[in-house]
Amino acid sequence: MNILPFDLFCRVVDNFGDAGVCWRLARRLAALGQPVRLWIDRPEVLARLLPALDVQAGEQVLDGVRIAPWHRAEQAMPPRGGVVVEAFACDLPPAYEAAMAGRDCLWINLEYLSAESWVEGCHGLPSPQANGVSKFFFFPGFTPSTGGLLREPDLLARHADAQAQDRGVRLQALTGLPTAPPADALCVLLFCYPDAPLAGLCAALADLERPVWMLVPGDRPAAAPRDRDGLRIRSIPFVPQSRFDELLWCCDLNFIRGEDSLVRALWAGVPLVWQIYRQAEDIHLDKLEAWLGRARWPAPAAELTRAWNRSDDDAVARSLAAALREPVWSEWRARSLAWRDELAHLADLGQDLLDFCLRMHQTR
Ligand code: TRH
Repeated sequence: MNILPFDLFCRVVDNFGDAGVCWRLARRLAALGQPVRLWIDRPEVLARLLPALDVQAGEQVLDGVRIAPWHRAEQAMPPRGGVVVEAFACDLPPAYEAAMAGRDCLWINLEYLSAESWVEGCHGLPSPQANGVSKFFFFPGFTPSTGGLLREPDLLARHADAQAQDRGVRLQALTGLPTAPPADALCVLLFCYPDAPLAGLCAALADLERPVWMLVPGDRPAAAPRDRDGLRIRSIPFVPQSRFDELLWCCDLNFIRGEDSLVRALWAGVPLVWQIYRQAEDIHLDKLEAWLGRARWPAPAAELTRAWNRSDDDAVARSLAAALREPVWSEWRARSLAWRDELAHLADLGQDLLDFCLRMHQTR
């Protein structure tokens, strides 16, 4: 087996996505048999996703990954003949970076996920460095010309096994909810940013003829909605990342955000509404359109996604009602499953990154 030691660098900008993506990638590389160190500047954020992490303990090994606080990398040496992954263009500690040249390292700039087509032209391109270290751009993505999406090899089989068991039982075991939703309830997961248009969401859900359970993990949004008509809103604990998929699998419709929860909701194969991370000059809106182009949702579901992202309560209420009505709802469900299966034919990002680094090392 080919072994490449990996050093992964993660700076937390905000929220959970930076830590979430890096931790998932680190675990994946370790599961592929590679020695992995994860250097992170805010271990306390990772600890929300990984409760076994002791933030006072300094270095520790969990799931085969050595996790260490960022400041220790300032005195560390890069792995000889290994790979240094700089996640989302976080700058490396200067002394560490200077040491890379003499140690035959590959340097990977892992970029944010985007469905835009220009990504295909930039994925894998070299980025010449003054110190002579070979640096490459690595883009996750939705097509075979990108690095793909993170997916563990047993994920879809675990999903199928879970679906064969009673949903209420699974949900109660996972969340500690004292009662289970009725079997015919529409279960909705709400994981969103504070500006999400919750009034429009609740108006549409309360109007449905079937019961609706909306599950809200972690801290409740400031403008927390209340139960009304057939809509029940339940606060649930923020689950460890290793069990987040199980939560998505219990739901019929997942409102998710950012990057990592989007990918996991795609693998769940049921309708999802993505709240994209806002960027300066609204460039996230181009990314959202590119993603909708690939999603090929039925029109009301695409309109709902746009309205959700412009925080437009009225348009959310209208388009959600239309998206949940037959035959649109069945079309959306079928397309979600079909896209999941198409994406599952792409390489998994962890394996793809490893293969890319092995190739680059061999061709030098
Ligand atoms: O938290 P996010 O919004 O993260 C971000 C950041 O804003 C980041 O700066 C930006 O770069 C990125 O988005 C695009 O959303 P994300 O990416 O989905 O990360 C959330 C993580 O939290 C993900 O790993 C899933 C995890 N999670 C749990 O483990 N348990 C839970 O109960 C929930 C709700 C989430």
